[in-house]
Amino acid sequence: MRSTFAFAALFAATASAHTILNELYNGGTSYGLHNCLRLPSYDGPIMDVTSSSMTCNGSPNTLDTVSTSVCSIAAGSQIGLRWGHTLTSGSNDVIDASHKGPIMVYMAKISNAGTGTPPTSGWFKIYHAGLSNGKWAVDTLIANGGKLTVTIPSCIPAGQYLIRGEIIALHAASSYPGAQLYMECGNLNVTGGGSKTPSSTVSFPGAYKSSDPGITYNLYSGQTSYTIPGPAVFTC
Ligand SMILES: *[C@@H]1O[C@H](CO)[C@@H](O)[C@H](O)[C@H]1NC(C)=O
Ligand SMILES: [Cu+2]
Repeated sequence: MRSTFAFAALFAATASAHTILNELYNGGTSYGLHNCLRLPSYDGPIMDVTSSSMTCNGSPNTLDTVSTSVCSIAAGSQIGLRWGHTLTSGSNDVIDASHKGPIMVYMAKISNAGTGTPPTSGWFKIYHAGLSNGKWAVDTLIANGGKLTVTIPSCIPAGQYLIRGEIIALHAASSYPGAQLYMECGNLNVTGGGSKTPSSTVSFPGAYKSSDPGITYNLYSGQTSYTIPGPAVFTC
């Protein structure tokens, strides 16, 4: 009885403790809550890695908090991404601590970042973090109030891009489908830059497979390593 109740309580807590990428920053300065972001109304995960919602979220969620603004950022400068449990959560409610896993950030070229349909191909990875010295990327994110800072590659051509921030929660990932994937896209106008076209681009859906060791993974078997899904991080 007791353990059944405990399990039910745990399940209820984890089922409702998802996350959304709510805010972008130019260095330390916010572009404004929800500004330049294509956001779902509900914070639930995508669990089918072959779904078209792998690109920039969507069904079974509804994208109805969609900003058509485009935020400018200089190539080579730092962009902040802040996640929160719901659309209005602050730094003390990022994501449930059970949701351990990696964080990845990708970009893809688009001709109109404000209103263009997200491209399925051409995504290059600009950042990833998984498990390091027993600490998950999500643990560090929670400690930092939901904020992650990454560098826009200095060598990419100026122009419009989508940025795709992604967290994978592994608390139920020991069999597939089980991993909870949370991704949202933001609209960017990169200024300055160079002329290096990123190599090793991938498609969403397509980049991840159910059999990837980073998608089907037992969080509770004392593992000390984790293989982050997707390509290597692009460097200039
Ligand atoms: C992007 O930045 C360039 C350079 O400042 C500017 O000319 C262009 O209008 C901007 N485009 C958008 C969509 O903001
Ligand atoms: Cu969740």
